[in-house]
Amino acid sequence: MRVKRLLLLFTIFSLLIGLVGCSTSQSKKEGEEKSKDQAQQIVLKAGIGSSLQNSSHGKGLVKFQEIVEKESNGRIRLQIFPDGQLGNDKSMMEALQMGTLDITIPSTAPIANFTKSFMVFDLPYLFPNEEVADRVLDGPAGQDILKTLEDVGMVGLAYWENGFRNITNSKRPINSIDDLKGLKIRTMQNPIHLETFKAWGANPVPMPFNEVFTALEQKVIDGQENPNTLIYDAGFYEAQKYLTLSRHFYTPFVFMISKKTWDKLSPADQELLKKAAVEAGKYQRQINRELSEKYLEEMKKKGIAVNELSTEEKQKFIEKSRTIYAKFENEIGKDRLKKVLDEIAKVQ
Ligand code: KDG
Repeated sequence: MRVKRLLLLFTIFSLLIGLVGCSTSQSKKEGEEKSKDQAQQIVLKAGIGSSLQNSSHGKGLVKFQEIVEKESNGRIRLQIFPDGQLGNDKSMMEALQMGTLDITIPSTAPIANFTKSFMVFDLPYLFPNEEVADRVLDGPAGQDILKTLEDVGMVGLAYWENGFRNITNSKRPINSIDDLKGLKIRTMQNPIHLETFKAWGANPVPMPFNEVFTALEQKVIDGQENPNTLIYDAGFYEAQKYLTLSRHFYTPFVFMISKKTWDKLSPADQELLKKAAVEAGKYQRQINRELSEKYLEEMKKKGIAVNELSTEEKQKFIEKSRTIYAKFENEIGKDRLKKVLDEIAKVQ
């Protein structure tokens, strides 16, 4: 009887051991699986200078986030830092070079602080409209220039749209080039933008985006120039009386990722991010154009006086701009400038 009881106890005990063994190896396996997944879980930090609520910039980035998280079944996640929380275009690009930030989407103009190759897109009155801009940027000329970012520690994935820039100021409506005389106009930190406003008789003041609102409010500057979407999103219209639809520069945004981050990704993940940036870019351009009209009406209702330049007066701006093309053709590169101008002529 005692032997039987011992045998039974031994059987139960070994069964229990076996069960515990299985479940621990199962949970260990699950744990390993989980940590392998987590190990493969990729979290990308993305910083921009605009808001998520109102700017097409932010809405586009949320669209990118949705596509990436869906296409990777949640394995690749995005942490978004809007409203210049992580700095301005220039400082966020520096962070990409150091690998402390993964993604940012600056305007082309500040990129001139890292490489001259995008400066061709900062020339005044270069593109006649958005459609031509899309075709040239997404075409061979634009894509060749996008590749040059790899020389300075960043990888360009797509062009998004900031848009045609207009002038606001607190002093007087700008109906002629003479009305710009002596006005302190904030420009982006870009030599072409600076020299262009000088050529138009203004007193340009280069400044990072996240310092503009305070400078307008405190009347350190009289005005600034940006697309309608950013004039509205950043609230510049609240500190300005006049908005002139000059459309003097077309500014692309450049969706870029740190080369340090990029080189760690598998080719499949690189392809996934590239496709998502292009797809979200198409969406972003579309809503940017819709919001540009919508916000213009909003700002009119809020009291800013809007005027168009007459064709004759616009022609004077364009004529004065020609000196800028000559002044910067060597810095831009005569071949690159010719290639872009030929593309524009071809796709019109
Ligand atoms: O978020 C906006 C900034 O990225 C900046 O590029 C906007 O056009 C801009 C400017 O005037 O600085």
